[in-house]
Amino acid sequence: MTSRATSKALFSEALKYIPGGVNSPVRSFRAVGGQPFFVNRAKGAHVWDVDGNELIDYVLTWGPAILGHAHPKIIAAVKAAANHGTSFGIPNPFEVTMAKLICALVPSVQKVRLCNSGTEACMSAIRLARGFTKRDKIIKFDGCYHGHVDSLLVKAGSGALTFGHPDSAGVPAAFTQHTIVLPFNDADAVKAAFAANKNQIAGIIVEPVPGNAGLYLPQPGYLEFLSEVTRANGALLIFDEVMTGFRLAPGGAQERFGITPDLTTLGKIIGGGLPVGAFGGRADIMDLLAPLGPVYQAGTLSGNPLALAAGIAALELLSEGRAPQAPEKKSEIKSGRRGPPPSEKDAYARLETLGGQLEAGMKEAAKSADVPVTFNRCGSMFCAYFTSQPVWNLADAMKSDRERFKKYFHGMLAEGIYLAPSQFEAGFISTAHTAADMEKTVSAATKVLRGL
Ligand code: KE4
Repeated sequence: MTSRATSKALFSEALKYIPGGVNSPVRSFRAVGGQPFFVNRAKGAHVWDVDGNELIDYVLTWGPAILGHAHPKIIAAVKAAANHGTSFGIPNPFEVTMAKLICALVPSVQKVRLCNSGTEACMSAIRLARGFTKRDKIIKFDGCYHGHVDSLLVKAGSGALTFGHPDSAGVPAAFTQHTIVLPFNDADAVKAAFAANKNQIAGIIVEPVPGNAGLYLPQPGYLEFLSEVTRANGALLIFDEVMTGFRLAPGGAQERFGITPDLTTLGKIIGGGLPVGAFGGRADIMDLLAPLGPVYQAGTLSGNPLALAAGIAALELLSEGRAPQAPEKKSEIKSGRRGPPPSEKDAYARLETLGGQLEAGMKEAAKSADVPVTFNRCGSMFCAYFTSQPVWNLADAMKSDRERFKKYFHGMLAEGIYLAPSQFEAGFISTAHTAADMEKTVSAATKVLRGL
């Protein structure tokens, strides 16, 4: 794509026709000040803006580009599929291939329905849980974001949190009266909610590793607790793996932490950069979906061949070089570290190595600059919070010094490093990032942090 207009000119033009000049709020830079740049092209771990600046990209279109941008096999797959038509509204072979891939890679998913976004996937999974249990209430956790579905835009994360008004205008109280919001990593709060709402809670929806208030991890045993408490109360456990799915392991966070949810929502990576969402799980639950059962869900472009061609190519690339999974020792599951010694082609081994290099370097940079930073990481997802305290939930994350984050963000951008333009977003590493990219990022951080 070539464009002679500058980011500045494009943004002022965009503001005339698009609310806030963006098609998704978090892109607007309102959380960090300044104006967004406009991208001209992207390749591998790098993007080039229309003003000619090259940046190392840690946003990766908010997670999907786990193999880097414009991977040749993904581009070729999309081009080949496009020659046969862009959408049919008729069952096509790609749908069967994708469904089989998801069921093979995510063992808890016995059946899956494809849709067009993570929001759709989460909205539909909630409806399905309510239809299956014939109960209305849903537990979510503050700081967790499950798309912009009305009933879940309550103390949501991501853009909703970034702007400081966690709830959204336009959502009638009646639409959220069945949504119970609890702090993450607090088992007692969940027990109390079930005790106070006996036989009324359809399920818990949770990001197993929350990435929409920065990044924080489940405390040891917490995800196992959620599995047990839902089962004990006849409720369903819904893992929202739109972000963690196929990122933290081929089977997502549920493989990494050894948990079997009842339903799982997916998105991002399974579209290879094109719009795809999916939700799946136990066949006895999924078979309640129309046309088999009474829970309605639909989509004009669901299963479209282009997006699935891209997603299938991505999942096949991610599965290459996977050493056969040896039976896991409990201790490895508890630590979140699983799997046999990886083969050199194993994408997940590469992501783990690069993540470890970045984490060590960033912690060293903060220490040498004497700036309090809590750097959280899980595999190839990370977040630097400007606080000396550990961050295990939203309340901890909110203690981060956002003014410092703003300066850090713009300092890194000036050094050619593009981080998420909000303290309340996760960073992502791709297999296209290199050790040299990590070194450049760490040396930039050392310089920027010293100047804060
Ligand atoms: P989409 O509707 O944006 O495809 O997916 C919603 C969603 C659901 N669940 C999780 C765990 C998610 O992270 C998301 C979307 N993630 C944000 C990034 N934090 C999307 C970025 C944006 O809104 O522009």
